[in-house]
Amino acid sequence: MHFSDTICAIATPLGEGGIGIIRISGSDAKKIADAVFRPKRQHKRFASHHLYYGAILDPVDNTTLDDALMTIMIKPKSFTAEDVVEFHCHGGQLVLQRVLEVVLRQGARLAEPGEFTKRAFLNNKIDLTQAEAVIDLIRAKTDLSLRTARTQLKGQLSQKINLLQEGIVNLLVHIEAELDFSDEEDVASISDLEIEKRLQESNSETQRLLSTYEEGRILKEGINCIILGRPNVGKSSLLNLLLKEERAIVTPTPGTTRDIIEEIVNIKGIPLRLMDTAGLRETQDKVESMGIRFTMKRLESSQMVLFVVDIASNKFEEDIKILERIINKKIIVIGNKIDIADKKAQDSFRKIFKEMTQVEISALLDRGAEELRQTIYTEAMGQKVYELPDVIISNVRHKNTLEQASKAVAKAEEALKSKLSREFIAVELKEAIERLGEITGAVTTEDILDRIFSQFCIGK
Ligand SMILES: Nc1nc2c(ncn2[C@@H]2O[C@H](COP(=O)(O)OP(=O)(O)OP(=O)(O)O)[C@@H](O)[C@H]2O)c(=O)[nH]1
Ligand SMILES: [Mg+2]
Repeated sequence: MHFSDTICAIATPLGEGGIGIIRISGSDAKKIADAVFRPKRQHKRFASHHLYYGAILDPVDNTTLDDALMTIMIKPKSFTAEDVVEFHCHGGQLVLQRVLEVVLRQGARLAEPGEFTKRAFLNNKIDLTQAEAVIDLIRAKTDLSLRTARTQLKGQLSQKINLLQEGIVNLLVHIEAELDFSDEEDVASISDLEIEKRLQESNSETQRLLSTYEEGRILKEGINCIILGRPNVGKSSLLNLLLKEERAIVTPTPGTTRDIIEEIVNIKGIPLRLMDTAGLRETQDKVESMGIRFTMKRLESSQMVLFVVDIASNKFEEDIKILERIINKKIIVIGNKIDIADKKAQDSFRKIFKEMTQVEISALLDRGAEELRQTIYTEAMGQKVYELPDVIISNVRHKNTLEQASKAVAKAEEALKSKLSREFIAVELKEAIERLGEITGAVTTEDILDRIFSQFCIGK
């Protein structure tokens, strides 16, 4: 595909930094570099993939805007498969803004969010799952989510999808040949049994991929996890324990925490969005009761609750009352202050919460933290704590589209069982092939592309 316009953007984050990069892509990129960049030493021409030191000038009055490094990447060996120029300037906002203005005046236009990556896709440098992996990679919060993004960026998910698709195409070819030339003798017919076997194979492969979604999504997006409990049981101490830093204020006075404190912690590769909250109790204090209202609101959008109980208190009626109101969440009951709890209190804690997942800790003395981390991980991932396969899906678009493909294959199986004409099977197979093509972007619409690339930042 050929784009007539040349796009440009500041590719580094806004703000002050060591360097700031202006990126230009398109047929005029070289011309613009010639117009605004003066290399320190004269060169006959700029070689591709080399760095040149020089100055960026405003061609109108020849004033120097910045000293910079310039590199040019001649098509098709560039990210977008077009000519790409990058200016590595000083990382000041005003400097970059000025350089950008000069580039714009040379005829480039400001890139839309994700437009460089979109061009890479439209120019067949990468497919759609790879383009999506770029954004996952940038946003990855833990090593595991980074690994998933990298695998996808390398194209391993697309390979899987293409393989699946090929299998179905192959079957379709057989069926159609038979439909078209059924009266000719030398066309090998395919038995119902063979069709059934192939459909089952493709379905189980699809299901296997789909079954990785829940974990994939958790690895990528993390889970919202709220710390709840009566006042003074050690909720803020627990947050600090998991964060390994003194983030929240801890005091012996009940009602210390009022605003919600939110931090991301890495629990064995899962990004956990951890929220410390105001202790739950009946209160006359206006500020505190507002805190409690915030807490209840945030509970709604949480998937997991760390419910903290003071074991040493050996009084759990209030805790049980609160617990009964929490429904549809993964709950871990955490018996805190084990360091000062006697045997009797410990026993009654274990007995009272025996139906629930429980962990005993001392947030003060840093005891039980490792067991708690393991429990959070197991609880988040469900019972499926095995080595995750290399290729997993973590994107809701992939999941929905894969489900549609799987439905079509299931319908083909039904048609076969009901002894319907093979034309019905062919229709469903075509549908499955189309849906799989949507995942890699072989089949796509402007609407799908807009939805994907609008999530990107400008300059990517
Ligand atoms: N002995 C002991 N004391 C603890 C432990 N964890 C917390 N504490 C103490 O309990 C008191 C309350 O701790 P916080 O972490 O502020 O409790 P909280 O649940 O956040 O309290 P509020 O924000 O007021 O609801 C502090 O004096 C802590 O030092 C523990 O494991 N053992
Ligand atoms: Mg607190």
